Amino acid sequence: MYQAVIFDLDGVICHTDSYHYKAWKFIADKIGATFNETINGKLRGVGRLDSLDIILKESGICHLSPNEKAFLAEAKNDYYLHLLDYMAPQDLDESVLRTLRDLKNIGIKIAIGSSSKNAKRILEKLEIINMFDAISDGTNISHAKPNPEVFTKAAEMLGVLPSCSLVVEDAISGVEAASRGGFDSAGLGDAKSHPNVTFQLSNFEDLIGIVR
Ligand code: B16
Ligand code: MG
Repeated sequence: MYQAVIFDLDGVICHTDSYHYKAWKFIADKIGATFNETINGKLRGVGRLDSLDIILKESGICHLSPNEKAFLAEAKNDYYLHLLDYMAPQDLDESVLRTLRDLKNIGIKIAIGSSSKNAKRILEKLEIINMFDAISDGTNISHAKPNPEVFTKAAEMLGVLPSCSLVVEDAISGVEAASRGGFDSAGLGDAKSHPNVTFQLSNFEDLIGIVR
């Protein structure tokens, strides 16, 4: 049914979403901004500077200059990278690794479609970077999700049409991006509630039954 599966990274392949939470909480506390799970949910799949804008807006902070924002975004990333230092192959769920292998074994191409500029570093840490046929991430796009660019670039890299590809996402912004780009999607977590999600995934391994 599908020729390719394009995976979001944070919150789908790995659990770096909790690292993003810790790093943003550190910055929010420093500047006296409110930060909680609800606000964090709005940042899933959203690029770094846009995420900072959401946090500032939630607390009505509107006096920061572009330079100050860039400084805060970089400080968040430094903290986040420090947390990533501790990542290792053991942090990859066995069910994720098994599913990626199974998909490849039945001839499905697999790609990453992530807003993160740190995607390749994370894939290297998990020692799965060589499994993917294409990696589209925050370093090759001009527009973050919900713009479909990250997924259309991944499909182009794979040489597969959007209509023949399935996007796997945990974020509302990611399902929106998939839908706007003409991709079917499988949603985990928050993403399951998007009205346009094609499949609601309870277990990662259920993907095999969907694509077969
Ligand atoms: P970075 P995904 C997204 O990754 C995260 O969900 C989001 O929280 C983060 O702000 C964004 O990447 C940018 O990440 O700061 O590492 O460049 O879910 O699209 O894989
Ligand atoms: Mg995600």
